[in-house]
Amino acid sequence: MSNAARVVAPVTHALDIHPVAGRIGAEIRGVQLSADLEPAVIEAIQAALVQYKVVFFRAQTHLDDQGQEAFAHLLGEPIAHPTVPVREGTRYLLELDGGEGRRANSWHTDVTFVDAYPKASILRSVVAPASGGDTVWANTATAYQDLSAELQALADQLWAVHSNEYDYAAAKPNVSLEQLENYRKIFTSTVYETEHPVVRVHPVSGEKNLLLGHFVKRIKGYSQSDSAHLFNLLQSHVTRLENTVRWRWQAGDVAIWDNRATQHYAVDDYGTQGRVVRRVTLQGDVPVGVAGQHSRTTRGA
Ligand SMILES: O=C(O)CCC(=O)C(=O)O
Ligand SMILES: [Fe+2]
Repeated sequence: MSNAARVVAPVTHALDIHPVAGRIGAEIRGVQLSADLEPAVIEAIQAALVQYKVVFFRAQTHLDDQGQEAFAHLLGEPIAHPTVPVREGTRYLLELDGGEGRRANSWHTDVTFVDAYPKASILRSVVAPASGGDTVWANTATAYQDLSAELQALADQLWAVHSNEYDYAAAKPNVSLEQLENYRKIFTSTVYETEHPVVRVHPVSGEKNLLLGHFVKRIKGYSQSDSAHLFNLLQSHVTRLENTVRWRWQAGDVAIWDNRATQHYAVDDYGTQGRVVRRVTLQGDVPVGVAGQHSRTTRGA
């Protein structure tokens, strides 16, 4: 290696990375997540996150709420959910307790009803069911790449209206009507609407990603019927099994996903077993479409 090459070589830290599915997801071994991690390790985790889109860390049982929040600061700027109150004693933590009906079993990207929605989410399993309760992530970049050139050209031009006023009752047999109504009231205490390009250019990788999920209300400029057809056509490519990875949780596991390049779905197949996860999200930037146009919030900001 020449001296010149040595000077520009980045400081790197080799992580022990084990891809899980073929197109998304990797387990990172040998790292204990904490606020004390070296910058080189954080850089390597950030790079793995962009490459694999969701990374998993087993057995992080040393982490408590404060430890999770402190670690999150190393990856970005933690932000609280815009409408759901944070867990008591924390600054940013959102708790999802299946026993309280918090079961996120529909495909979504987190908080897309605002313009600068989170760039990443850090989710820790606190109570894991003995069976079931897996989470599935989908790769929205390979979903776009799979489209024909004609469909890519169509998607490139579409805009979608995202809102937190969406269909709460869809497919929630394990949640009572009272729990649903209660959650809907909190979740929509401020109603937001944001217009996003259906194809978002990733600010780090430059990849094109389909930006859809359950907060989409309609495709701009189309009737409800045409919107539904267009949405289903494109969304069905996101959730093709080839684009997904499924994680079998153990208490203490941590998953971090690139919220700019994924959707996820928490499988509600664990009945009355306990399941509790806690999440910290990191501030994102305003999406940019293929022609350089930015997303805009039109209500609630
Ligand atoms: O419960 C899960 O596994 C995921 C819940 C969810 O959608 C989230 O934390 O953003
Ligand atoms: Fe989510």
